[in-house]
Amino acid sequence: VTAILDVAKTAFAKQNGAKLQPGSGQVSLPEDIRGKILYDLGSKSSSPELAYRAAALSVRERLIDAFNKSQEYWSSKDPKFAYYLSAEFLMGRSLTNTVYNLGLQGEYGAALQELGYSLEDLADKEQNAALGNGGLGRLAACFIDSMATLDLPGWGYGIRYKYGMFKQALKDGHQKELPDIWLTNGNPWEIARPEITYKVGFYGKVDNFKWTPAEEVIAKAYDNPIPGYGTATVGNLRLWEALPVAELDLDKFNEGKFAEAVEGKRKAEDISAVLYPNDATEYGKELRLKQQVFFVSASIQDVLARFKTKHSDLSELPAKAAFQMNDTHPTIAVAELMRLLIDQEGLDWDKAWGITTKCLAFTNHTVMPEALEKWPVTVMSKLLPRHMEIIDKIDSIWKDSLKEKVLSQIKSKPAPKKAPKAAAKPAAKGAKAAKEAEEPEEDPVEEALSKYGIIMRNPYNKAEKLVNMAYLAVVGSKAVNGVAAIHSEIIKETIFKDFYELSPDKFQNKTNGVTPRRWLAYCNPQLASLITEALGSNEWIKHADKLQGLKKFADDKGFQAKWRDIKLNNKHRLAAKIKDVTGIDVPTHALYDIQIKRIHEYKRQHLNAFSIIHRYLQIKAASKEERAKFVPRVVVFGGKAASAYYMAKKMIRLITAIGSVVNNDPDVGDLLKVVFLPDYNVSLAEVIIPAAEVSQHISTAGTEASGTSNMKFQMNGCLIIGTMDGANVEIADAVGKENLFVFGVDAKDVTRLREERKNFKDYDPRWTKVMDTLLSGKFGDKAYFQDVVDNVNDMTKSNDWFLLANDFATYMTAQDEIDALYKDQDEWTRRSILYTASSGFFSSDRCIAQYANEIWDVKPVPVPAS
Ligand code: GPK
Repeated sequence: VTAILDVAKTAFAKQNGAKLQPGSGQVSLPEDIRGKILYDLGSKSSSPELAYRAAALSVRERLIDAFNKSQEYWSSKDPKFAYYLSAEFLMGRSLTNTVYNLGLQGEYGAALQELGYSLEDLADKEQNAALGNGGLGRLAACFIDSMATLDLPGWGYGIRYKYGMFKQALKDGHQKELPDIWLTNGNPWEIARPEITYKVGFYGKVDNFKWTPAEEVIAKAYDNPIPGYGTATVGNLRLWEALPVAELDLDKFNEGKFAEAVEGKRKAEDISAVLYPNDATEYGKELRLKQQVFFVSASIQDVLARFKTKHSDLSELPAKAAFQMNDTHPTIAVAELMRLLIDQEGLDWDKAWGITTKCLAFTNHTVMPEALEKWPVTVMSKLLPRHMEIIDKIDSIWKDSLKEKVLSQIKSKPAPKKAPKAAAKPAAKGAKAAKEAEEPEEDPVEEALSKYGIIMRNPYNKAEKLVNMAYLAVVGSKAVNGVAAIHSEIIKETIFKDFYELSPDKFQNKTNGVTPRRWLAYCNPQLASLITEALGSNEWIKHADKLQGLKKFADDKGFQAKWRDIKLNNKHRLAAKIKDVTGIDVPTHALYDIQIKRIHEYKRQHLNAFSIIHRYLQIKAASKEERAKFVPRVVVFGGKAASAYYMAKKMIRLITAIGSVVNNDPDVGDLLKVVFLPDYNVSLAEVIIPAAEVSQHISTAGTEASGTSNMKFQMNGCLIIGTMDGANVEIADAVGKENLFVFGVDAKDVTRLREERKNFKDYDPRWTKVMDTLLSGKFGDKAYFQDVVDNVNDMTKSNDWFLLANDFATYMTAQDEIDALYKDQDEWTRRSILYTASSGFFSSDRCIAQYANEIWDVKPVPVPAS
C-alpha cells in the first residue's frame, strides 16, 4: 500500500509541477522551498517573511514523517506514558530548534543560502509561541524537549490559546499591554486534528449522582510535534481549542437575531481565547476554572480513549499512564479522573480512588499564599456540581481517616481553657461583630481536623468556604515535589507541614533544569563550537555532565582569551539589539549586568534599581580622576508586570525613570547605562543571556521556588549575584560558593526579621541617601514614587515585607566585589568557565530522568532510526 501511495504521490506531484518530496531525491531543497512559496503561499515573488513560512512548511513535512513514525512505534510497543498537564507551555520559536534537533542545519542552511537567505535571518520572522507567563511555562517547554531527547514516551497537554502572553510596550516609561495576536499567519508547527474531539460540560444539575450539564463545549486537538535531539524520537504537545457544539443557533438566526445566534459560539471560544497574564498571583475568575477543567477533562478523556483501544481493565491504568500536574492549575484532575472512572466507566469509589492516587503526581512552584488557588465552594458548585460532590466526599473520607489520630492527640494534650468569647474581646461593633457572634462553637475534633481540610473556611471571611486545590492535589497524588532543594524543604515545613507529617514519603524534590539545546547550543553557537572543540566532541549537548571537562581549561590563558572574545561578540549582538529596540547606545567594553524575569516585589528589581541610584550618586560626586577608576556598567532589565499588579508597574516606571536621567547625564557618559528592554520573551532571552557577564537573582530568601534563568546564565558562563534562595543554593554548591556574589539574610531568619521589622533602625546611610534622592524629585514625579519608598522605608506605613532595607548593605558589598573582580579579567574568565563547566546538573535531561525514575516509572523507548 505504501509503495502504491508513493507512486501515486509522485505522479500527482509531477502532474502538478510541485509537491515533490525533499530528501527523497525527487526535488532539491531550494526547489521545494520555492514551490512552497508559489503553491502553498500563492506568491510569485519572495520576501523574508514568505521564505520563513515556506522553509517552515518544508521542515514541517520532515517533522511529520518522523512524528508519525515515533507515535506509531510507541503505540505498537504500548509502554507506560507520562502526561505533563500544564496550563502553560512557553515554547518561543520553533524553526531553529526543529532544524537543529533534526540535524538538518547543513541542508537547510545551504538551501536558504542558495535562495539568498540565512536560517538566522528567517528565524527572526517567526512569532513567539508565548503560551505561558514565565518560569513555570518555560519549564514545561524545556521538559517536553528533554522527554523527547531521552526517548521517554510522553506527551504534554495544554490549551491552544488564541492570544498568548500580552505584548509589553513602554509608553512614557510605563508598561502598556497589547494583545498577542500570534496565529494570524497560521502556525506551521501544529497539526489540526478535527477528528479528535471531546465534550466538556459545565453547570447544570446532579440528580442521584447523575450530572446533566447545562452547557457543553467541544475540545478539538492540535498536535505540536516535539523533536528530540540526537534521536529519531519525536514527542507530542497536544493543545486543545474550545469550540461550540453548534456553530449557529438557527432558530435565533431565522428570527433575525443574528448577534444572539452566535452568542453560544463566542462563549465557547472564550474558553481558549486568552492566557491569564498572571504569574504567582491570584486568579479567582470563573473563566479560569473553566479553562482548567476544559483542558484537564479533554486530556484525561483522550488518554482513557487510547488506553481502552488496548486494554479493558482500568486497574491497569496506573501501569500505563502517569499524570504530572504542573502547579495547582490542573489539579481539578483529581476530581475529573474520579468522575470519569465512576460515572463513565462504572467503577466503584474505592477502586477509582486507588487508580487515581496511583496515576497522579503534583509539583508545587511557589509558597506565595495568593498563588495557591482556592476556589469558593459557591463557584465550584455552580460550574462543576458533580466535581464538587466528589471533592466533598474526598474531603470527608480523608478527614474521617484522620479522626482517631486527632482524638488521641486531643486526649494527650490538656484542653486549652476557653474564655467566654464575649468577655474576652472588647465589644465589637457592626457587621463584623454580628458575624462573629453568629459563628457556631466548633466541636474540638472538627476544629483539630480543620487544618487538613480540602474544604476550608476563608480566613478573611469565615462565612465563605473554599476548595483548597493544593490540598486536593496532595491528597489525590502519589508524589508531591518542590522545584529546588531548599524549596522542597520549605514546603514540608510551611504550606504542607501537616500533610508531610502524615505521609513524609510522599514528598520529594526535583530541582528544575533547562534544556542545553536551546539555552546553550543554539543560542550561543560560538561558545558551543569552542566547547565542542575543547571537549573533542559535541556529546555534551545530550550529556551535559560532560561539560565538567571544561574545568581543566579554566586557567588556560589561551582558552580564556577565546572565551572572552566570544562573550564580547555576544555583547556586540546585544548592544545592536538594544540600539535597535530602544535607540540607546551602550558601550561594549562595559560590564553587562542583567536582571530578566517577571516583575515582582519578591524578586526585588527595586533593590537593583536602588543600587543603581547609589552608583549614579557616587559617579556624580566623584572627581574626574576618581571617575576614571569606575568600572563601566550596562544594567539591563526585562520583564512583564501582571496587568493588575500596582507596585510591579511602579517598579518598571522606577527603572525607566532612572534610565532617562542617567543615560542622558554627560557627567556619567559611558560609566553607567540603564536599559529596560520592552517585551521580554523567549527569543529576547536567547540574545540577552549569552551576552551577560553578571546576572541578578536577588529574591528575598525563601520566596523564589527555584528560578531557571539562573541556570541558563550559568550555562553561558555568566557570574551570579544572588541570595541563598531557590536553585541559587545548588548552583553555589556546584560552582563553589566563593565564586558567586552571595548576600542577604538566610531563609531561616526571614520570619524573625519580619517580626522585628517594626523596630528596624539599622538603615545604611547609602540607603537613606537613595530614598531621599528618590523623594527629592530627581527622577521626576516625586509623588509617584512616594508609595514605592513608603513600602520599603516607612515602617509606620508599611513593613518592608521583602526585607530590602535589611539586605541593602550586604547587597552593596557584593556589588563592590563585582566591580573589583571585573578589573581582574583573568580571574573573572576563570570563574566564567567554571560556571559553564559545572552547569551539567541543571540540564532538564537530568531533571526529567529523575521524574521518570522516581515518580512516573516511565522507561525510555527509543524509536528506531529509519
Ligand atoms: C511559580 F507559582 C508560580 C507561577 O505561577 N509561575 C511561575 O513561573 C515559577 N512560577 C517560580 O516562581 C520559579 O521560582 C520557578 O523556577 C518556576 O516557576 C519553575 O518551577
